[in-house]
Amino acid sequence: MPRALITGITGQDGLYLSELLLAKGYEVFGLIRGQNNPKRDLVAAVAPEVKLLPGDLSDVAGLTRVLNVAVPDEVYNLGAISYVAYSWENASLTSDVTGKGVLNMLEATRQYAGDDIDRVKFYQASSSEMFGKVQQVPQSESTLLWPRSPYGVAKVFGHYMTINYRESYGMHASSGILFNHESPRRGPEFVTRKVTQAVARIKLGIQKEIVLGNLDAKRDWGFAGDYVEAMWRMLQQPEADDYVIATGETHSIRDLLNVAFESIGVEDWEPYVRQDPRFMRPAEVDLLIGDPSKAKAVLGWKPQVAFQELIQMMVENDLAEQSALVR
Ligand code: NDP
Ligand code: GDR
Repeated sequence: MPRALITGITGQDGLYLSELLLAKGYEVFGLIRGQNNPKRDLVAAVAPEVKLLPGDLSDVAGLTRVLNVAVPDEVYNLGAISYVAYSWENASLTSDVTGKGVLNMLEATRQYAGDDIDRVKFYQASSSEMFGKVQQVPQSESTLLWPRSPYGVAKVFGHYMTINYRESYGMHASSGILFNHESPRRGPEFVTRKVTQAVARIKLGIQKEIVLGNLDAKRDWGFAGDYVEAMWRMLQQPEADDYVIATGETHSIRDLLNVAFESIGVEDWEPYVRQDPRFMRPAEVDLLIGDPSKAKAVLGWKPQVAFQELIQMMVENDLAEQSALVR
């Protein structure tokens, strides 16, 4: 039975990846932080077989202990402070967790592997946010990185550290440059879920408007369930490498509003949407669109869920969730 350790187990991707690996027959361990993490019950509900081990990405000694208990063949480093807007106000903390946390995990993994570096494979959750002020359209593995937020800068550090461990120590360490991926499990602070939750509440008559920031930014949005499959495929390759995972399509926040409101039968969403500078960022990433051709050629991976279907799925889920809350 192969064994995997996932950091960020309580997050959107951690939950989908747990389900995928359990279905493939893995024994799955998850790093969980805090003495009474409120999301412990969520993991237990979604994937009860996962064994949770306490630890924090900022504590190397704790990570070493967790690795020695889990004895993993594969390590998926998904843990991070992942909300870009939050990273400006918490730049130092974001650097410690999202940046230095990667080094901590790589180093703990190297020490756990000891003389046999081949005994473990490592996945790092890199991000399209590293492209920032994009230098090429679409963005591929060779596009110059130009991060635009403390989060993006921290991810660039983690990305290059992962490459450095691969090149310095021969570690099977791969980096997935994942573009935005969403689902009914997406945190409500991110724009897709914020919109689908609000649209459901408007339909039910319990909310009047949505307050948003920049409506013109464009993102390449895919389905999280598809993207965790790509993570697993990367670690099954004979050689470690870096891969862009994306749909190759881009949509604006306005497109998102069109699809979400159409799914509750509203053609004109303008009366329901208000813009507020509070949700504008000090520096914006205007356009992201990925070129996933390497992932397609080498991993045989392609996205299964299209943008429209994804947003409709999220609205339907939120309608069910919100109706249950008001009942
Ligand atoms: P989430 O925000 O849903 O989950 C983040 C996870 O990180 C949570 O489990 C959180 O735990 C954990 N975490 C936060 N701080 C620490 C810490 N100090 N020590 C250990 N764990 C910590 O993110 P996603 O699931 O959406 O994303 C997974 C990874 O992929 C992240 O690294 C993200 O930056 C990256 N990524 C995500 C993309 C996306 O579109 N979703 C795209 C590209 C990259 P807790 O519940 O305790 O807070
Ligand atoms: P992003 O996702 O920053 O791309 O990072 P988010 O959904 O937060 O923002 C996407 C775009 O929407 C614009 N926007 C708003 N965003 C939020 N959250 N709230 C609003 O009210 C709002 N109004 C407009 C933003 O300005 C932005 O342009 C996500 C995270 O999952 C990262 O961890 C990951 O690395 C990247 O995707 C790829």
